[in-house]
Amino acid sequence: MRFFRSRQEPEERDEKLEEGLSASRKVFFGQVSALFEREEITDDTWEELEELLIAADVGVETTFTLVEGLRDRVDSGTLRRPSEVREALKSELVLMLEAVAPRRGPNGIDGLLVTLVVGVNGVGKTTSIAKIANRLKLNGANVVIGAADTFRAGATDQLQVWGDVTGVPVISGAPNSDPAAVVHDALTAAKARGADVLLIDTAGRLHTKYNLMEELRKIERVVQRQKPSAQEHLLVLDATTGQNGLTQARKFAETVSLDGVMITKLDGTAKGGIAFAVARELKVPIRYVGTGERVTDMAEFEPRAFVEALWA
Ligand SMILES: Nc1nc2c(ncn2[C@@H]2O[C@H](COP(=O)(O)OP(=O)(O)OP(=O)(O)O)[C@@H](O)[C@H]2O)c(=O)[nH]1
Ligand SMILES: [Mg+2]
Repeated sequence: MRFFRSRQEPEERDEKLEEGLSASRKVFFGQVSALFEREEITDDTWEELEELLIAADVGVETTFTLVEGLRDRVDSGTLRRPSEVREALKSELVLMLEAVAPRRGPNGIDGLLVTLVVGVNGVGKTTSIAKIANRLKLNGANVVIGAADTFRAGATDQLQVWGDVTGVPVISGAPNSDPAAVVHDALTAAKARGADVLLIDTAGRLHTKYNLMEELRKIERVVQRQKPSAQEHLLVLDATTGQNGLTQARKFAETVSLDGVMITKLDGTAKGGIAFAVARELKVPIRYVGTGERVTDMAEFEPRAFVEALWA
């Protein structure tokens, strides 16, 4: 069985996370931290904490659960000093992210893993595929990309450019050809090359468009027919779309089972709290985060590092 050693050094990962989460830290979590620098905890503290967490996109339900839990512990005297409460909050946040166990991924598989990347228009699927391909390649994997977005003019060229940058082969079809046919060709090519991972880019689709969701099902059947060793679905979510992203995710989950999420554009928002809502409400593990437009602007997700970066 094959295992890839992660080559994203913890220092590099933490640096990416700190960069990507700098707005979230400045605008919200720094203020959360400041709440616990006061001498005592009052009703106002809890109210302000709730407001900050909700504003950071942690989600109303998740925020209430977190704050109630902490409040109970303070009321019963198990937590006393403000600094203890802050540390308890951080631990709760880490636990929330850890509670969703990672699924699949390229490790522990013999043969080919097919990762189908899905999401609504413009969330960053194509860019994320380039980032993941680059990362996996550095980690020692033999990677192939399938350009199954035949709908948008230029999508294939965009991937080809990334393919050239990263040195990862891109299998594509003619413009407007059947995406399922491209997927078929990409699988054949990936097998012929003895690839470990095939990443498939798909056209952005609104989760409300029935035909496009049917097209995903068709792609799915084509993959299954070729019997790769393993198959997974990665949803790309744009952090700047906030709670709306959760609605999209739920809809996608009705069509394909979701094995992981990549949260993109964390660098463009202060609402990094969305990660907690994703973990707790979708129960799908976060795999990667996107922290910029360059191919190296990403981090392999790690719960504690993520929470620390919000406070760093
Ligand atoms: N700042 C920032 N920009 C990003 C990130 N990820 C993607 N982008 C940008 O978002 C825009 C859309 O990215 P694409 O990768 O083309 O998105 P897509 O989901 O493939 O789009 P469609 O195929 O049209 O649905 C591009 O300008 C990317 O550079 C990120 O993590 N941070
Ligand atoms: Mg795209």
